[in-house]
Amino acid sequence: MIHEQNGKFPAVCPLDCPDTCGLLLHKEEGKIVKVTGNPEHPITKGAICNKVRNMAERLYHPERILYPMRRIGAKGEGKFERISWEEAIEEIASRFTELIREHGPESIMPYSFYGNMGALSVDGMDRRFFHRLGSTRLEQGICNAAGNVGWKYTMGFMGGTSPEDTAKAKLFIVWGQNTVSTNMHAWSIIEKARKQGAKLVVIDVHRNRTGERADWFIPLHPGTDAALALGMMHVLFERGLVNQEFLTQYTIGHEELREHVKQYTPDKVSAITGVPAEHIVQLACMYGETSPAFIQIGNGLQHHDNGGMNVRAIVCLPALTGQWLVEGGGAIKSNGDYSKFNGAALARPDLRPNPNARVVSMNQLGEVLLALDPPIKGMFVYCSNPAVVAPDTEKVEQGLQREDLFTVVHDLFLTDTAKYADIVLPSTSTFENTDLYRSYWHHYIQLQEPVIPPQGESKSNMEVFKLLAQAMGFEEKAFQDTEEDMVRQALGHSANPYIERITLEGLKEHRFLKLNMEHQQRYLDTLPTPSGKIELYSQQMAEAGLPPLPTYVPLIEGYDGERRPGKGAPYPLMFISPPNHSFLNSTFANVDKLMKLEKEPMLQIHPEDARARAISDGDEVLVWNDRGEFQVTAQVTEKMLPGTVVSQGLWWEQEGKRQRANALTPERLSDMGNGATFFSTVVEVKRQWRS
Ligand SMILES: Nc1nc2c(c(=O)[nH]1)N[C@H]1C(S)=C(S)[C@@H](COP(=O)(O)OP(=O)(O)OC[C@H]3O[C@@H](n4cnc5c(=O)[nH]c(N)nc54)[C@H](O)[C@@H]3O)O[C@H]1N2
Ligand SMILES: Nc1nc2c(c(=O)[nH]1)N[C@H]1C(S)=C(S)[C@@H](COP(=O)(O)OP(=O)(O)OC[C@H]3O[C@@H](n4cnc5c(=O)[nH]c(N)nc54)[C@H](O)[C@@H]3O)O[C@H]1N2
Ligand code: SF4
Ligand SMILES: [Mo]
Repeated sequence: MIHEQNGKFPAVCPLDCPDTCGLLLHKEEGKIVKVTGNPEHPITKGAICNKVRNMAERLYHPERILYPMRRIGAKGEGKFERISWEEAIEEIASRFTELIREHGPESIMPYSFYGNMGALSVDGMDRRFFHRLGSTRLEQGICNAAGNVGWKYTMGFMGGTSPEDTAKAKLFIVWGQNTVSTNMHAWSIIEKARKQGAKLVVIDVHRNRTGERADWFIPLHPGTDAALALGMMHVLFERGLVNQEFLTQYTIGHEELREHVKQYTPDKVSAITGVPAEHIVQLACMYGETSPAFIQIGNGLQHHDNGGMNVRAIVCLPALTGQWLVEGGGAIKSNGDYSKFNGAALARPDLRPNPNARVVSMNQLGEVLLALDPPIKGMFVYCSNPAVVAPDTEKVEQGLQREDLFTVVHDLFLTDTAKYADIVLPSTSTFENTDLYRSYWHHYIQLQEPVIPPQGESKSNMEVFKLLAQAMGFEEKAFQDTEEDMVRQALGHSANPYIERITLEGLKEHRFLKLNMEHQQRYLDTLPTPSGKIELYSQQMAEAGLPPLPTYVPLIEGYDGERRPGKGAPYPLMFISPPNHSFLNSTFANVDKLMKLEKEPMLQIHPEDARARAISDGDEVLVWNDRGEFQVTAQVTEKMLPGTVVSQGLWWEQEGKRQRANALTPERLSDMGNGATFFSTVVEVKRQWRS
């Protein structure tokens, strides 16, 4: 493919998105001129989002980094000089060697996430390198950690309903997800089912694009979802809408739960959530009486202090009604465990000389860089842009500014983070590499092979970490492995029966192969919880110091309907900053066409809250709290309940304008999984005249 000048070539979307679409790259004279969906892909079926239709603009963007650079200006200034790869690798290896000699290997840390979801790129050679080095370890809880742990306490396994089956559902509850923007093929399924009469309920703090299209949009106060789910359980038990046979056979703790939810009366839950009591009853009855009823759980509701518990409470609902046994019923948060690769074979934790090396949370990067003792002295950032995406970016920035911190950033662009690097390395795009992809939503494994040669002098993560391993004198065979070796290792000898029939040869021939989903038939009999059943009561949670039954726990920073701030409270509004439609986290926030579609950072504010502050639509406003400031344009709208303001999208900083939502967000960790708590943030807003 790489040598052919013209034609259409299959590829995989590498972005952190549940859909993991099959793509077709259209080449003319050796260049990708167009990106479309691959119609042969069994579930994404040729449809892709507008972001990736514009991927060629990103690939050949004039600002793409094409050679290694060394910083010559101040940290953050963005002044660099070109150097050779030999110099760059030599400098990194000698600085790392020096740091290890003087301060030990734990003075160095990686910082990465899933800017590219390729297993070889982010769960492979990179991991081997940092394990062998003995670096401080990074706990990657920025995305789905809290909710996944909440789900796992209940179900034991990150896998729910098969997406194809949900087409049969008669009721969809989309809970804290903006499906239209963030999981478009799930949206296609919903739309199809609605043509057959299915109904869509959206539960969110904000009438997003998905809420706009719902049959019934239910707005609630942030972080009160567990209360709503408990209110529904109250009604389900009280009205005899539970499936007793299912509860007895497949769950533990249903008797305790029945007693426990008596306190969550519709009136009490209404006072907490802001949802009228009669709507709570109506929703519960609708859920209890419709079959198949399917719940799509998003990531939004788990970026809270109580995020794990929100998911934990919701995922109990299909167990009460027995919907897990109904084809098309049940729930999905992530289906990632079905497609799990052999992680140890890829990452080789056995190479680590110090298995007990310290662990830091990626959600506390500012604190880690500023206060960890002994300090971090060297950091290697790849596949992530923490200066924009991490909580409390003011603190992150201060950390990145430390003169005694040696920072390397490997990326395709000079991101806000890369501006602080001592050494910047150019990264290939996935279309220039071989890599292996799975989805955390559908059941297809896909192989990516290079369609175009590396742009400029760019190198893949795999190549960079192999070069560094060599320069550091790491002689293990693990650092000689080729891409194909690693694909075989990822697919081989796994404890995961679902991937048993997938091979490199098969993938080369077919591009995408379906997991062996026959095992799913025994799903409820093989749940890996301690009891082997759905745990409505969880002893594991009790042991972790959490309420063992699903429980509403108010936010540490934030308000529910019962705890509204008094007059004069410094920060009376809750600030929610979810993704927008045209960017993928901070990726694409430098692509003109997509920036134009999003116009500029906006703050959606309720007319009541706007009036109280003399703010009109289109005013430039300042949003602030103790952590930082954020300058945006006000959009007065009734899309939220009063008391909540929303700004969608993660924008890069701009000359003279503070436009990072994360300047306001906390580094606090969630109740479970040390997850991020982006949305448990309080702020004040005022009008600011344009200067
Ligand atoms: N277009 C686009 N697609 C993306 C991404 C992107 O940036 N842009 N990012 C990708 C990634 S990494 C992820 S993790 C997913 C995230 O995508 P989703 O799973 O859709 O999650 P979010 O968009 O974070 O939040 C979804 C909704 O949750 C709402 N929300 C916030 N707090 C609460 C709450 O307390 N209760 C309830 N019920 N709702 C709440 C927000 O208002 C938002 O409308 O999308 C992926 N896909
Ligand atoms: N306020 C607020 N903050 C959030 C969120 C939110 O909803 N609100 N969402 C959070 C969530 S869910 C997530 S997942 C995180 C995501 O945060 P990140 O993982 O940091 O995602 P991106 O901003 O897309 O940055 C990915 C970077 O990887 C680079 N990259 C792409 N491919 C490669 C490659 O092959 N090699 C290398 N070396 N680099 C590559 C891209 O150019 C890009 O700069 O953000 C979190 N931050
Ligand atoms: S970002 Fe998501 S929807 Fe868009 S092409 Fe990639 S996988 Fe498909
Ligand atoms: Mo994410």
